[in-house]
Amino acid sequence: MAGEEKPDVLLIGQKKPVIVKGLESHVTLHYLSDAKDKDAFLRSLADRVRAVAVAYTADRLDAEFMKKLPKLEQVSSFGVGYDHIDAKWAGEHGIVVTNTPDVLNEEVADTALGLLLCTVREFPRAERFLRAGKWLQGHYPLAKATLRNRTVGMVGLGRIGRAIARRLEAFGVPVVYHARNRVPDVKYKYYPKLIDMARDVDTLMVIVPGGESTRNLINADVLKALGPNGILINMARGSVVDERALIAALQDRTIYSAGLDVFANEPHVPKELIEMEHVVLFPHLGSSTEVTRAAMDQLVVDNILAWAAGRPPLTPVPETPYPPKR
Ligand code: NAP
Ligand code: 8YV
Repeated sequence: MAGEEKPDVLLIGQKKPVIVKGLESHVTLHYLSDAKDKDAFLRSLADRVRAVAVAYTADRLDAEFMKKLPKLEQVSSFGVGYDHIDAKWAGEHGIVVTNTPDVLNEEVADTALGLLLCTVREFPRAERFLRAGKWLQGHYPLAKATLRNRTVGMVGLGRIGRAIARRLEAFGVPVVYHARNRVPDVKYKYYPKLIDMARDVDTLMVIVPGGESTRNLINADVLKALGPNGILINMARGSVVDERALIAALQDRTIYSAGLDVFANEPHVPKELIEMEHVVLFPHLGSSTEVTRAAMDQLVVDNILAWAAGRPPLTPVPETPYPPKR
C-alpha cells in the first residue's frame, strides 16, 4: 500500500485496542461511535467508505444500513455468529461478509461444559448458600440431578458443537445429535428430527446459528418431549429458544432445569428467570476471555487487511462467496 492513498474504513462499535492498533496505520478509520448525528456522518462518508469493521455482534447491519454505503465491498464482523448482519442481502449486492470462526471453539466449549456442570450440580446455588452463612446450620442438600446417567443431545454439531461433544466423551457422557445434515465423520447417532431426539435424551445442548432458520427451534413441544428430568443448555442465541415457552416449562416443571448463556433481548433477562433458583444464567460469556477475544479482534483486522491488499478474505461466510458477484 506504500505511496497509495489509504482506504476508508468505518468502525462500528467499541474502539477496541487490537482492532484500532491493527488497522490505523493501514487504513483511514472513521468511528461511528463519535458521530453526534449518525445519518449525517454516514452521508458524509457514503462516497468513500468501502469496508466496515464491526467490533461487537450487538451492532446490527441490515440492508437499510448497508444501502447508506453504496461503495461497500467488505464487512468484517466480530464473532462467529452473524445473525446481526443481513448476509443474504450483502451477498446479492456484491458485499463480502467475514466472521471470526474457529479461534473461539475451545473457549466456548469450555463455557458450555461449565454451564452444564453448574446446572446439573447446582454449583452457583451451593456457592450462594455458603456465602449466606447457611453451611453453619447444615449441609447443602444433595443434588437431585447428576451427569452420570445422562445422554446429551447436541442441537448443532458444527465447529463448536464438535468441541463440546469431545469434552462430553471425555466425561463419559453419551452424545447424539440433530442438525439439518448428517455429519459424515462422527460416530454419534444422528436424528433428522429434533423432536425424536428430545424424546430420547434428557439433556439438550444448543449450539446452532441464530436468525430466521432457527427461530424458536426449541419450542413448547420440544420441551415437553424432553420431559421432567430434562435440562436445556443454550449456548447459541436467545432467538433459538421460545423464551416464554421455556419460562412456562420451568415454572410448571415440564423440564427440570436450564442453563442459559444467551437471551432473546440481551442484556435484558426476563424477571421470571432471574427469580428462579433452579436455573443458571450467564451474561453471554461463551468466548469472553482476554486471549480469545483478542484472537477474534485480530481476525477482524486480518480480514480487513486482506481486503485492503486485494487478497481473498480469510473467513467469508457461506452467503457471500469470494470473489463477490458485482
Ligand atoms: P457452525 O460450525 O456453522 O455449526 C452450526 C451447526 O448448526 C451445524 O451443525 C449446522 O448443521 C447446525 N444448524 C444450522 N442451522 C440449523 C437448523 N436450522 N436446524 C438445525 N441445525 C442447524 O457454527 P459454530 O462455529 O459451531 O457456531 C454456532 C453458533 O454458536 C454461532 O452461530 C453463534 O450463534 C453461537 N455462539 C455463541 C457463543 C456464545 O458466547 N454463547 C459463542 C460463539 C458462538 P446443518 O447446517 O447441517 O444444519
Ligand atoms: C461473541 C458470540 O463474543 O462469536 C459469537 O457468535 O456469541 C460471542 O463469541 C458475542 O457475540 C459478543 O457479542
